[in-house]
Amino acid sequence: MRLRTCLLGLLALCVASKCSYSPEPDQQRTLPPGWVSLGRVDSEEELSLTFALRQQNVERLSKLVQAVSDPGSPHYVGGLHRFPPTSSLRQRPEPQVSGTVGLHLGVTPSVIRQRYNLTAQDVGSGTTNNSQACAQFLEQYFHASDLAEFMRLFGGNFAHQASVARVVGQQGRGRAGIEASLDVEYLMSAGANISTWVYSSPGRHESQEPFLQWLLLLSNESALPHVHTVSYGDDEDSLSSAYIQRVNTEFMKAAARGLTLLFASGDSGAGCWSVSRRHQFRPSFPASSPYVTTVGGTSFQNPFRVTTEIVDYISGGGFSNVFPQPSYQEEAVAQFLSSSPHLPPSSYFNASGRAYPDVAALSDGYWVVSNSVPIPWVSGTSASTPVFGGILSLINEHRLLSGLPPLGFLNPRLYQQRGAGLFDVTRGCHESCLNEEVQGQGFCSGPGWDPVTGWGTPNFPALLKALIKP
Ligand SMILES: *[C@@H]1O[C@H](CO)[C@@H](O)[C@H](O)[C@H]1NC(C)=O
Ligand SMILES: *[C@@H]1O[C@H](CO)[C@@H](O)[C@H](O)[C@H]1NC(C)=O
Ligand SMILES: *[C@@H]1O[C@H](CO)[C@@H](O)[C@H](O)[C@H]1NC(C)=O
Ligand SMILES: *[C@@H]1O[C@H](CO)[C@@H](O)[C@H](O)[C@H]1NC(C)=O
Ligand SMILES: CC(=O)N[C@H]1CO[C@H](CO)[C@@H](O)[C@@H]1O
Repeated sequence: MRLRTCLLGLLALCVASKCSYSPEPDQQRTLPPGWVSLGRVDSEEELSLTFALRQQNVERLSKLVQAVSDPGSPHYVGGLHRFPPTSSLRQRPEPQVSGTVGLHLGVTPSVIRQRYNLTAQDVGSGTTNNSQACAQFLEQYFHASDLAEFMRLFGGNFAHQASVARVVGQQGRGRAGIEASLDVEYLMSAGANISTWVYSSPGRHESQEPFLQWLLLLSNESALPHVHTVSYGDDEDSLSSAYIQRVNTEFMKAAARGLTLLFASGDSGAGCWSVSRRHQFRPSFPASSPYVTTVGGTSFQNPFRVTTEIVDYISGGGFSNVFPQPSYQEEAVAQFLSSSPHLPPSSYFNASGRAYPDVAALSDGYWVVSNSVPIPWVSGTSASTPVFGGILSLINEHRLLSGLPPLGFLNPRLYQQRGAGLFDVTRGCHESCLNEEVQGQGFCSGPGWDPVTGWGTPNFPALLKALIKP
């Protein structure tokens, strides 16, 4: 999710008494719409700087990740060991309903568990050292009391934990954020009864999420949760390529360590921006990194019944302009491009880029408890990401009980198995530019992988069967 902020993110560099604005070389120098320059930053203002050293042997690291994430490789056995965009997580208007028999009134843990075919037995056993985590940024904090209240209201029919095992980093005081509350509540409802950590990274990187700070926290620990979910992202074009590449190298390291990192695909569909007065779709990062698993969003076809899932029109998806297409997805993407009957004009997207999302889950109409108040109709891929993460944790639980290593970086296997164990979402399109050429429509889902819902949503027993093999 993205949050609007009213801080001015230009960094004034001063040498002796001479100061100059210095956005990174590939950043635009003019203010984007909606921004106002407030003049020079006060000389007493404190800034926190993170220095990330340029990494050597990145090529070798990339080969290593390939080897440890490919089930066919002998090295797959684990143990190796600028300007922020507008807010997206939102409450939608309540859909209209007629007749009430057999209806649910919004997505709760029991709706999630029913749709994804989780039974009362599908919870953490408490006998492994399994754990999962979500990461929070942008001064989003959760309240332990909200989590307890949420579980009291909605956790009646499955074994669960009602408090987090560990908070890494500093939680600020003050009001809880809906994002943070949502992530913790649903990670712990899907990945029920599994020990859960929250990483809290305050501060900003050029007024956006300090992803590097969080990744350095991960790199600094030897024993940490196997699955990490992150519901934050920025437009690819709003970040410098040096920063994107440096963060991506940390993702590669995490993949080499056997961690599973899940990112929300974003809540603006294919997105839209104009470059030299021409419209284009607008990919987002980290969703577009080839070393993370990206989660898109779906809705119920009938919003009040646990029915078939269709595309949630906000589901982020598309093609990176920074990262070339990784080999693991070439075949699936080529198949999509050659078979989709509704392809947007080719000038709108970069068909040679990393395509996302990889998977999806419900993103529409959730109940969240935040600041002691149950809030209905919360929507966004911020919701689908912790749900998918929790389900992968349940699969890790079975793998650990069988003496297997945790799943690690999932994508090569996911594409190799052609989405086995996932419900293929085949109906609906996501949103994009509102102009005559595309009329608000981005890509459309279809059979197999697509850049709207990836391979689809989890059908737990089938996914377990597909992913329990060594
Ligand atoms: C839930 O986890 C606890 C340990 O944290 C364990 O004692 C309990 O048996 C687990 N519940 C189920 C249903 O497996
Ligand atoms: C890394 O871990 C060490 C030992 O626990 C700690 O002293 C240090 O502050 C940590 N560094 C960071 C960047 O978190
Ligand atoms: C398209 O993506 C490739 C990487 O796959 C990149 O090198 C190229 O610059 C991108 N083109 C545009 C117009 O962004
Ligand atoms: C759950 O199982 C039912 C019955 O087999 C099936 O119709 C449904 O599609 C499954 N859910 C998912 C998400 O695949
Ligand atoms: C990663 C993780 O959750 N590790 C835990 C394993 O179990 C020990 C003992 O209970 C905990 O201290 C660790 O945090």
